[in-house]
Amino acid sequence: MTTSPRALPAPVQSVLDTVHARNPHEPEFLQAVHEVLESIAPVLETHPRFVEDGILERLVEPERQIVFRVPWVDDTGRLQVNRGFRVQFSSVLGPYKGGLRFHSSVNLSIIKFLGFEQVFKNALTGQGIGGAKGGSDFDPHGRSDAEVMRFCQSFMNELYRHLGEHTDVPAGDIGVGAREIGYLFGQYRKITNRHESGMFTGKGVQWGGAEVRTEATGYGAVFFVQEMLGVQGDSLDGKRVAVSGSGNVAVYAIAKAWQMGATPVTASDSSGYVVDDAGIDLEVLRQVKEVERGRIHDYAARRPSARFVEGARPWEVPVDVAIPSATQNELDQADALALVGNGVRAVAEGANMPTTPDAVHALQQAGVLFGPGKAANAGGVATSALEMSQNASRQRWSFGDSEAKLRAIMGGVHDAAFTSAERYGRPGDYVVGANCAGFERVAHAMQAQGVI
Ligand code: NDP
Ligand code: 2IT
Repeated sequence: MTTSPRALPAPVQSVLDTVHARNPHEPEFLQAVHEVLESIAPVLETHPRFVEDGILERLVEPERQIVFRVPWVDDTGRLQVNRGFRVQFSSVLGPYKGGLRFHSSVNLSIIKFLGFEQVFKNALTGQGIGGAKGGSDFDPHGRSDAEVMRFCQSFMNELYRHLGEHTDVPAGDIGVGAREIGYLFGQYRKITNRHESGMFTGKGVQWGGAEVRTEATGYGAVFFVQEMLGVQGDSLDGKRVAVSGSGNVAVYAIAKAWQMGATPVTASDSSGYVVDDAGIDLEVLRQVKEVERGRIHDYAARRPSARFVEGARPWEVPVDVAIPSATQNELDQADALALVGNGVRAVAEGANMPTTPDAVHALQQAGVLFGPGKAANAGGVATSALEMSQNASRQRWSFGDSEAKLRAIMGGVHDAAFTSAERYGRPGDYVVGANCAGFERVAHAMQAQGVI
């Protein structure tokens, strides 16, 4: 179960060369494309028509890219100008679907990598949703609610014309949570004079949001770990778990890990990490991060059993399971080797592409179960699709029913990746399995719908 580099078939290499020539300054996008194209060779051997029909050439080029100015006025009366993005990658399986990220690092490369990943992730869920991503280099940290509202309104003043329940349906991502979604949805409603519930997911449960959407990505990642361990006759019960991040995904990964009998011992943010040998106290974590919008060292200050390690990442802590849930490329080869040295059994990506390619290789070489984000964090967008269903039929499903659906979906995602890896001769390689299964669904639909 390794991803050893091997020579690519000539037509795939030619597409990759074109992608490099066309997007020379987009390292994250190139990284994401490499990972997919390197692993789908077995599908192309089985279906040579995918190559002849130019599926690859079209897949690597977004259907539409929107880049726009977002002017707004801060609390001191100063004009601020940010850049807004929406990359509508593929609508072959359904309306464009994917989150919005507000973070100072956001640029076209990052939005394109996320949009590209989203196409295959969404296909893997088996739901009728296409792939997109958007966002801005606006950083909500330290901004007042009024500033965040004015920014969101200005952002939507442009983006609204590209959205709609049958066209493009955003949701949250880094820096976009319940507060931002409320302001964005409100401005869309104001401009269009339509209460179009299904045009945004992750809404408040009082006004059209689905139960379990908030919890879904973190819960889903833990369900995915349980599925991987289950195949080996093992479970999460009694395991020590390292989680990075302390946002939406991390908090609910920690919550579900506790519920499954494991002990989550770390959380982090961009300043460093905390390790708590008594296990992360969820109430203290949520008070610090969600209520006070504070920093992760504030957690350690309130817990005698915890310590804060500044400027480092949690992968040096001995654990059985790791769930990176902060951002891209946050677990590199040295981190992977440290995890392996400490006997890690499974790593599942709660974040999008948090593990560098050489780190994935090191983990798989060592026989560690590795769940790529396209599969492991698909619970968020899958539950977004459940929200769209409820909005379309004006129904509300209970928390229990919705969580049972999420669990079944994650089982299906796991099985699709697992059986695809076996079918294509790479048993146990969830990277190949997820990419091949997602790609096949998208490619068949593109073939059926002609050259558009
Ligand atoms: P949040 O904004 O809620 O939390 C992000 C967390 O990651 C914060 O703790 C943040 O710390 C940390 N972080 C962000 N950027 C960096 C960085 N450059 N270096 C170190 N730490 C960083 O976002 P989410 O929890 O929603 O998203 C986390 C990851 O999960 C992202 O990769 C996202 O794409 C992915 N994801 C999210 C889904 C969702 O439903 N929300 C669905 C699927 C994937 P700080 O406050 O210091 O910035
Ligand atoms: O990366 C992701 O899958 C998300 N941020 C969630 C997307 C969604 O539309 O729910």
